[in-house]
Amino acid sequence: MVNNQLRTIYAFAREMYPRNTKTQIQYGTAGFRTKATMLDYVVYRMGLLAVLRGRYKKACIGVMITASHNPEPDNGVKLVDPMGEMLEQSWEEWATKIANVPDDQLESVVSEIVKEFKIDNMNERFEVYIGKDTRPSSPSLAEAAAHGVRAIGGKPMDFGIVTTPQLHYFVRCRNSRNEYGQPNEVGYYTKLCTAFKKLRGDGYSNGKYENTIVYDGANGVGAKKVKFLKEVLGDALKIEMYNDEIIGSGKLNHLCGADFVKSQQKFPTGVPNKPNVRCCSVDGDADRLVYYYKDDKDVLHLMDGDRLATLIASYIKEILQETGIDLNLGLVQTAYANGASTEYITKQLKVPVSCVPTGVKHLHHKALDYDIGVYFEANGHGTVVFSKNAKQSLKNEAQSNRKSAEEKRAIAKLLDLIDVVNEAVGDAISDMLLVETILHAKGWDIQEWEKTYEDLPNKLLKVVVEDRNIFATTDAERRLVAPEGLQEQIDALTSKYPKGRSFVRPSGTEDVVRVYAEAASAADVERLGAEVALKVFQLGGGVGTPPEL
Ligand code: G16
Repeated sequence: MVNNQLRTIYAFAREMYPRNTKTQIQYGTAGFRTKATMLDYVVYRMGLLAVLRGRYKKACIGVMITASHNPEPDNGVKLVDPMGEMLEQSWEEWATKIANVPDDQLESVVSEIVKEFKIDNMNERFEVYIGKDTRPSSPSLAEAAAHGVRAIGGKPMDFGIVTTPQLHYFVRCRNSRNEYGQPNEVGYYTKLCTAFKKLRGDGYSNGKYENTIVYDGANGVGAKKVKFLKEVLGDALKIEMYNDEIIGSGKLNHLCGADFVKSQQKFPTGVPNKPNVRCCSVDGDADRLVYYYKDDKDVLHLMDGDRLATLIASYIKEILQETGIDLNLGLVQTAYANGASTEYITKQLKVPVSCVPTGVKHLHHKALDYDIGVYFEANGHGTVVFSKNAKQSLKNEAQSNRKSAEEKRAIAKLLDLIDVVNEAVGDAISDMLLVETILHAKGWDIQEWEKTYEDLPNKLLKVVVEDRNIFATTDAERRLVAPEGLQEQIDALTSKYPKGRSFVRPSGTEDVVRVYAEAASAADVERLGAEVALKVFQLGGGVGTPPEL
């Protein structure tokens, strides 16, 4: 390790990004997330870590500045691994460690990492791709990341305001030596939209499907980026965009966006409330997507991540059968998945389902076990991953004489579908194009889509507690092991209600504990949710006013 380099790291830290707090911060579900004003030094240090990770993996690494669904004063940072996935879990501990040491110990932690991972060449200058969302705090944080990268001799490349999934995509493209696509926005839109238009053909409408979608941009980067998308798509898909307020308006995710619609189960503000119209919302950094409509009686009908997953998995299964190629297809969900969706997938679609803890990193990882893995969190975060084997078999069979013309048409369709998907991570824009492709192919309107199964009424609540770290879970977060006795109380409450199910887990992105409840009737779910929230408040150190029954 070159001494000069260590000195630069420390000097920059001390002069520009001192850690003048004693608060400990943890790399959680989606990196570090807290008030933007607390993040300067953390982001600087993530710049350092990104270069070390790049030297270890001999690849380009990404740094994304975003707090996604959180309110505008928050911000966050997460690292993107070489294939565009979330940072490998074992490095999360290093991220937490380097973020929390005093300034004068930075050098020694860097040396520790260098030693642990046998990073022999500290002069290698791998690129670090940096992206940011539209928060007013993002530009200076992106600058802090770039300073961290430079301080340790890396090469920062700032992509400006991009969606989180775009940055993941660019990193993957770069490390695949452009085999996956071009690492820039033009390349991204071109790849997705070319495949989308090819699948759509000349008939933009089909059966009950009409090619107009009402789009809620959550006053974030998802709104900014859809302007370009609209240009590339032309008439193939007409996107009516709403909630595109200027940066710093304070309206990011406020009463709109995918997180609001899903967790509040309410129609977003700023979107015209016309009955029976197909609408969708993305979240603050456009990695989540939900669909919905309001009926004639003003009732909201929500197609969340579970619906996206079932629609996509059922369609891929159909095409796979038409190709006559034997590839295994699986679906990954979390505890938040509606019980009715899991039953529909296993019993009707006959597709195997796995349940993993919250956080796309867990879902993504599990989905890689299948030739074709579909994964979605109920909040609308997900994508499809296709194994090398799956892609190769499809390409080989497309050329072979063994296949009939009909089978070859199905293979071509599936290959185009792969190009609509951003396999690196859940991507609201790519997911929307995928859903629109499927609805178009099936000739369905949103009501037809909804008919596939009936959701169980469900409810999401938040409880503020003194210390959320006292909550520990097991069984893919479906059961609590601490605080002691709380799980037994939850079991007693759920057993009172037909089809009752509830679980509690600490959030990894907000300072709250989340409560999920599900039951056969809307009245029961209201009651069950409130009862469990109250127990959490009583036994888990609730703060403020207790939840009302
Ligand atoms: C992030 C994660 C998601 C997770 C969500 C909520 O989403 O990427 O996987 O479901 O936070 O996590 P928690 O319940 O632990 O707060 P986003 O869209 O905010 O990046």
